[in-house]
Amino acid sequence: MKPKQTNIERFSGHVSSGDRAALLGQRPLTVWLTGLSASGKSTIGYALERRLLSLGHACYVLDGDNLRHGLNRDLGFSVTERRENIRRTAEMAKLLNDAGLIVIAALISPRRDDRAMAREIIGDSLFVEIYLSTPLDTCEQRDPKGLYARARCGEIAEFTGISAPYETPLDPDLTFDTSRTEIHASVSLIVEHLQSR
Ligand code: ADX
Repeated sequence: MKPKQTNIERFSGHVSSGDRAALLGQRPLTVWLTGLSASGKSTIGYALERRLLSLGHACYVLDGDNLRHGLNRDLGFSVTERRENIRRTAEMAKLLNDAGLIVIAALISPRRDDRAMAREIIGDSLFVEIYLSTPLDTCEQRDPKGLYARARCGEIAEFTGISAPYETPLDPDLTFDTSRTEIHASVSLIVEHLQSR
């Protein structure tokens, strides 16, 4: 989408994104974790950050719940607001990648076209899509915040998996069901995948 303002120009600095990445000795990427609420996105995301840090990489986690306390605090869960949530997060990921960081984004991001938008903003070559395929009944049994129970009684509208859709990725780079694969094993497979790219 074009900027609303027309009287604005880009200004180029004297340091490139390649310079910044070289300083950090890494290739920036965005690992985009998608899946239902309680599918394990934040748990895997933060465990991945810890592992990458121990391997000498500078990372940053953009977690949907956390961003909704700040940058995205004005957004709800309608289709339009979720799209804006994902757009802002992808733009943030793009900036952090430009700064040289490896970004781990953990958002439900339930719609395929919104994830395609995130891929487009961040850039296809930097975007790694990981699908947490943990089944709804497992997520609902976990229900760490009691939100599924409230959604089932109709207290929360448009709840993903209950009263709002989740569109499964068609061609993710990796898929994990956290009810079957242990967290550390999933993290190891993600790291191997990143190293192979
Ligand atoms: S997204 O759909 O816009 O990508 P996001 O990942 O930012 O969602 O936020 C999801 C979190 O918000 C869930 O983990 C849950 O804790 C909370 N939440 C509150 N209301 C809803 C809802 N209606 N649907 C899904 N998650 C909700």
